Amino acid sequence: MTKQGYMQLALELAKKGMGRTSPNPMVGCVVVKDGEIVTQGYHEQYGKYHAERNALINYDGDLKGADLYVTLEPCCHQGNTPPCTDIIIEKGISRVFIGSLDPNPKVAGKGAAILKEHGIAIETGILEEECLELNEVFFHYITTKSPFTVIKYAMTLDGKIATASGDSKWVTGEEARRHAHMLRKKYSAIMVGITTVLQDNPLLNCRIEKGVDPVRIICDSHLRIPMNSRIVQTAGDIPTIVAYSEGKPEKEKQLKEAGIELLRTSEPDRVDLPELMKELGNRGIDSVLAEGGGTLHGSLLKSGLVNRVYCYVAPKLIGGREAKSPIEGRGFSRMDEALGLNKTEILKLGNDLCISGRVDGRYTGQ
Ligand code: AOF
Ligand code: ZN
Repeated sequence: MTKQGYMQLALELAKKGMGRTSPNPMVGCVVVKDGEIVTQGYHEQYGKYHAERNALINYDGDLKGADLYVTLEPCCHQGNTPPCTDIIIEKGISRVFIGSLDPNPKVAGKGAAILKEHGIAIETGILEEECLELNEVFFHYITTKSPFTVIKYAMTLDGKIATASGDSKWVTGEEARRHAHMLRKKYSAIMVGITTVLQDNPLLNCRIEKGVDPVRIICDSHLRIPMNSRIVQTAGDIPTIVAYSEGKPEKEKQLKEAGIELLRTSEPDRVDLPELMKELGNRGIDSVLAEGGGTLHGSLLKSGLVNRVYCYVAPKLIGGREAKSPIEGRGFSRMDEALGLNKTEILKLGNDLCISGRVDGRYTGQ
């Protein structure tokens, strides 16, 4: 098998950690000796062993002279677990193939340098683009301390997210809806505006896998969220943050008692989104999936906070000037201000399409 083939396997292993490693990266590792894969591992959960250590401790035999493939540069610091460079050196590995370098200031090239100093041959950049994309959240968060923000919506071919009367069930078919639901496993938090809560009374949990519910964040400038809404009723079980700017002390008290964390931003009348994102980053939230409505998406866009877009398109036409569109607000006035997406991907899901892309598309890991 080629170097790329082994790295591809390491990438597949890394993805098994999806939804459980945050705010740490997903990492996979494959060890090859005499042309055979002898052991492998991945980072299974935050705080537990890293991919390299998981692969290496699982094998009793002699690893002298073996090759190690890892999607991210091995760490060299004592964190929740001991440095991976220690065990790689100890086991007598001869060559280490790295997918992408680690921008974490505690590592940032030092991991590779230590291995080299111990006579281990290093090759970097194997399937680098794929490795960078796998951990786009980690790379963004570790360098900015602000969550990687994604907007997701489903619209008809004429760009509407609901009919003029407000009916939105359903825009897309089952396959597209299942795909969209997966994103709740992938990202650490889900965010909606208060209008969505008032209209749909959603639960906003992850129904495809137990134990990976995203933190729920409601942007509710005047604390209008009903005490009998499903969000408030389940706040004791699923972490929930209500971001607001003004509210009655009595309502604040009731919400806190229901298990909700209140986060007040400083601007009057509306939630200050850049400030909110910074606060969420301080709480260790590395990524936010904004699921509407159009007003929230419009404000995120205007604040320059959008890092990725998932747009599901149903081949249907409903028309209606009053029918809502996925991004409301004032928008930009000139075409050359438009937010362009890079690295776009198009998926066909049943009769629908999913178009996704990165807003800046360049994540060098530096
Ligand atoms: C992981 N898993 O497989 C690798 C990581 O919080 P700690 O002590 O577990 O350290 C996390 C840092 O270790 C992380 O930010 C990244 O720089 C490095 N590598 N992390 O969680 C892994 N290889
Ligand atoms: Zn490590």
